[in-house]
Amino acid sequence: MPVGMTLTKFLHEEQRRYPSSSGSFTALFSDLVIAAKIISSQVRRAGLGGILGAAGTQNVHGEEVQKLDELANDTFIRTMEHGGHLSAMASEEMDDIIHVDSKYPKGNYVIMFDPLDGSSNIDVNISVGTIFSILKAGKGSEVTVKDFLKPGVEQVCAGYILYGSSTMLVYTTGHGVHGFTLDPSVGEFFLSHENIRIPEKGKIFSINEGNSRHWLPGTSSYIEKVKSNGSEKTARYVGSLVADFHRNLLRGGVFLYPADKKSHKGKLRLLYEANPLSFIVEQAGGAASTGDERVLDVVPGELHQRTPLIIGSKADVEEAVSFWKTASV
Ligand code: AHM
Ligand code: MG
Repeated sequence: MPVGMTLTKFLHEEQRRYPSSSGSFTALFSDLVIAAKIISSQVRRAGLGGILGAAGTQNVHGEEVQKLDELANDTFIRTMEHGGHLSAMASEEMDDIIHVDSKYPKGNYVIMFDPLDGSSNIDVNISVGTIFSILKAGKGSEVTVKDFLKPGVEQVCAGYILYGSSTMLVYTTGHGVHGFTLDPSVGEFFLSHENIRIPEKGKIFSINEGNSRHWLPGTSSYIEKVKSNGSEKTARYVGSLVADFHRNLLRGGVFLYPADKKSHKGKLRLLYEANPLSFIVEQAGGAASTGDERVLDVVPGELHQRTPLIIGSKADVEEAVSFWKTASV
């Protein structure tokens, strides 16, 4: 059997394209890959180890924390903190930024992550994932929350690990989007989806229609349009953003979690969810909008800021946004 392109090899080849590179990013990413493998193995055994169910606490967003959320969060931090490549981290599950322990050296990057996106799906064996976003740390000696409050255009890397029918890692550093599938028999990710391009237009629309009673006019008229006679669109909605996004990235289509009368800023988080996926979708030829502006241009005001999100195939996002703009005024 020919030896495939492993993620490790791919990262080293990428690094060689930049002869002046210190190798720090590659080393940071290698730690991240280890975290991904550990979390994947925890997720794969979830029904066996007494780790299903609620942890009995609420997170910063007032949502019930699942035991596996906690485990994934802890694994991510423990695996990433010691390498000397990060100066701080921020997790969707934690109120404040996480400073790297003083016993470890500090590095040039900060990372933001959603340790287990789609946590309401954990106990029912539906795909979940880890989403991450990496920025260069500021120049000052002390890292503060300001180092994280950068618009998405400043991300140097973004990606996700999807624990689906197989475990996949998809990422971009601004040079296209690449997908790797974990071969559990060797414990290594292999390149399976090189240079992913999202179709210009797709057949799928993904939205929680249970919220339709709260929708603003733009959302209602767009969804009416995609369901009307002559439309070729069909609905798909898992309820794990990372899974809904991945399907639409490969198949084409649009995912919407808009602002509505109940959630004035939408539900999803700008820094941990919307920004990394928007970076990926743009790199794959798609688009992402809040309804008012390009997601990647939003200047965050706070760590756990929510944002409306319309993301996917370029033509579909543009069409949805046009409804939003004309009908919601
Ligand atoms: P989580 O990060 O706590 O799992 O919450 C985010 C999830 C997304 O994965 C998903 O798109 C959305 O919430 C689903 O929300 P809803 O149940 O309101 O449709
Ligand atoms: Mg999430």
